[in-house]
Amino acid sequence: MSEFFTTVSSPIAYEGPDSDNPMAFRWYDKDRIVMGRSMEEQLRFAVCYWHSFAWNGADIFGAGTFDRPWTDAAMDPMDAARMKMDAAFEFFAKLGAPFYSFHDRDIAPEGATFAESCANLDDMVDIAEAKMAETGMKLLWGTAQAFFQPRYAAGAATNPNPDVFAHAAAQVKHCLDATHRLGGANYVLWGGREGYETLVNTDMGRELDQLGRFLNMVVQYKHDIGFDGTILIEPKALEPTKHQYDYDSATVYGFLQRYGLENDIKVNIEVNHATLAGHDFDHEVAQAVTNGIFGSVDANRGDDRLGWDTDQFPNSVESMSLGVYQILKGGGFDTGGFMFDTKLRRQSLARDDLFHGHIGAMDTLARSLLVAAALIEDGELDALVEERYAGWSSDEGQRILAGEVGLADLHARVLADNVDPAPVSGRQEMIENLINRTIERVR
Ligand code: XUL
Ligand code: CO
Repeated sequence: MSEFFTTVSSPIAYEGPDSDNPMAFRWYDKDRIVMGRSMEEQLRFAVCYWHSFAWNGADIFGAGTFDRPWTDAAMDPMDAARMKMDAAFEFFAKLGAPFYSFHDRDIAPEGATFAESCANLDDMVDIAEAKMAETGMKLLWGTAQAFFQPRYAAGAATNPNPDVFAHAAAQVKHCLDATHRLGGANYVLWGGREGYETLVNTDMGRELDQLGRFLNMVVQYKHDIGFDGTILIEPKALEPTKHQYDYDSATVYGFLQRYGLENDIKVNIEVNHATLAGHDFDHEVAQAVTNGIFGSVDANRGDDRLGWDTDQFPNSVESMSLGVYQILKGGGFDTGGFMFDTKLRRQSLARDDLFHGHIGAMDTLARSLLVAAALIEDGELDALVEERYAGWSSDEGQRILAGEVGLADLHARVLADNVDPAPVSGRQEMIENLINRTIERVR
């Protein structure tokens, strides 16, 4: 097996915030304890297989730019898959993120028949299993790629043709088996084409029922095989279809409730998808935590001005701290983690650019974790919010929430006492300054 990332010889080490070494961590000190858990356990970093290894840098305007020998179409597809897996595990081991994630088709090529596709995947899972044992790498999640192949152009579970539904179901079954075999902590369903372009050819009610049925089958099968990982839906507002059924966390929660799935499926929130839905990342986390469906995070970000999924490495401590704060307030990750569904820019074609992207992202999140933990441990922010809602602890507040009073009771009281509350300051700027001071202060 030949070495692929030859400019990086040893695992990336933690050197502290004063280090100028671009190939060292400045904030990610994996054994440092933050709020009762090591950074490694709090952050549960994962590298994605697809953008990092399966993609050659092509975009809709231009050819691949990356130096990824296994993407050469002249290679035998299984030889290419093995070469790609060697490079991927070399990278994982050198970077030091504990988890990785894959689509079935990232690790094994589709065959001429479904049986051949299954056999290809099984062969590659054998190799992955051995490499995981050798390196100590763990699988954060597996997922079936049910959106690339032309058969899925009109959706997988939401396709007008039940044979396509059946094909997707068969593919998910096989990929769930593979994920289970590799000890995956979660199984993800991103509904790449579960949506529509136009209503003139679409029966929306039918498609939603199909998707509800599909997901119930996934949950049933998970129990049948004893997979104890979490099933996650990854919301996305648009792209590739104009209207996606899993728009955002709130939409997914409503959908899960409608189909009786709210206790069995959680969400994998992607930072860039939050942006596409017109939300901030911390909003999406808070919405999921509030509804009890927070699961995991794809930490890649969008661009302020480009309205598509640019999948950039996170690099803003300020914005990520607010999201990590909501995650910690919700109790932190259980089976989930921070997955880098990140793409290098197309011009970042040196082999070690993949290290720079991940090192920066891991440091950004490690520092964000310190900021979020400091905000919680200081208690000042909590106290301000607590004070803002203090009125609800009164007898009156509690009776309203308990359903003991109605509109007429409140009308009578406001009339009798001439209730005329004075507005109070929301203290937004003061709080924003508090957050900035915390960012400056953590070490
Ligand atoms: C697409 C996306 C996917 C999922 C896995 O926007 O985020 O890569 O994370 O299918
Ligand atoms: Co994603």
